[in-house]
Amino acid sequence: MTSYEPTPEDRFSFGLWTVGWQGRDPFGEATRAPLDPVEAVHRLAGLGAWGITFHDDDLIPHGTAQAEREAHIKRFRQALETTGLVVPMATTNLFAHPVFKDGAFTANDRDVRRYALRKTMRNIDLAAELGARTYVAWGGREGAESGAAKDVRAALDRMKEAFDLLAEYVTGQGYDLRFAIEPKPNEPRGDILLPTVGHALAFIDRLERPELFGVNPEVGHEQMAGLNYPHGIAQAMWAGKLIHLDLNGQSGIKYDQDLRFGAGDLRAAFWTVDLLESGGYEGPRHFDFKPPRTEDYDGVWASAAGCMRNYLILRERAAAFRADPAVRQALRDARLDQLVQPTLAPGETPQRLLEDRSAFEEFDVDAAAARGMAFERLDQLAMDHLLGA
Ligand code: XLS
Ligand code: MN
Ligand code: MN
Repeated sequence: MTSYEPTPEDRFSFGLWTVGWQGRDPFGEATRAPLDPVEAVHRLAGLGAWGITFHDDDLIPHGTAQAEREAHIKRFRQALETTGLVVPMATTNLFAHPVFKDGAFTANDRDVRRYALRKTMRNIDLAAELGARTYVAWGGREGAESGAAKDVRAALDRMKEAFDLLAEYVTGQGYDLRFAIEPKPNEPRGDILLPTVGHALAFIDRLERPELFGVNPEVGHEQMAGLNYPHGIAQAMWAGKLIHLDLNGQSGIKYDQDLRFGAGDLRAAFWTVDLLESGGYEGPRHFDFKPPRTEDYDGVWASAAGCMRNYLILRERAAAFRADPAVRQALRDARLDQLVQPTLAPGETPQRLLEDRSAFEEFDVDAAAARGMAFERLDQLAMDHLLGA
């Protein structure tokens, strides 16, 4: 009997901006008082989390003077030392200040782009100092609401220029840090550049140091585009690019809900955990969610605990699914064992394939077409395991 109590070995991490979200939305003011980052560290450690992540401005309010900046960092570092919590990832806020209203790395204004680079470099220094291995880049305001306002090809040139510069900086400084680009289709911009995992993977291939880049796919962001999250992260894994992820919940194609992990599309959550656990993903299990603004701080911590608990329940269910002899037989019946076999024999050439009469001339197409795939039984077994039947 599992207790579903998280431990640091589970590598659960939370953004400071998640539990620290005060509930401000486009229609209403904050419903919660500000959360001291030091308290966030202590509370998350108490719940069994392993790591905490932050945007520069989550930790050090924008415009803080240098001496005060150092005091913020010192307090935070002390809390990390006391609790043992680590900082696996950090990122830059390039979206909140009005100066970023038309984007940061791709803003039409050149001076805004230069400022954005400097703001990022400064926080990269802090990330490296605190031991982060991943630097997330979410281009929140890199986009447009109207056609002529953004020359997308020029903007992608500027995006590449920014990431090439940052990769050069990290290399020059000798930091052990890789970048994880976080796709999102829209919100806050009408359309955001690099809207999906696929767009981001294709973009990374055009960079000067692609080996320093991966993706940070968020559950809800792919689902906002109507896409299958487990399929997206599977392709990122296949490309060797899944270095971080943002787990949360989303119900269909609508605004970015940032529900706690397991809420929203539960079946997608099950297949996500199954894939991460069986597919060799070794990165952090990072939660990027927003405790609903209906909640007071008791509700915030209940929501954070719920993210981890749901992951652990799903991990147990996915393991039971994979271990079930009936599932193993159903997987064979569905011919998953054939899918892993190469289509060609070792060394087989196009000419040899043309000479194989069994592949075409003598192939019984109608008989093959009549074979059932047995997927429904397999999926019902998954459902039984997910529901604990
Ligand atoms: C917003 C994003 C953001 C990134 C970090 O939708 O999820 O929180 O994860 O900037
Ligand atoms: Mn989100
Ligand atoms: Mn995110």
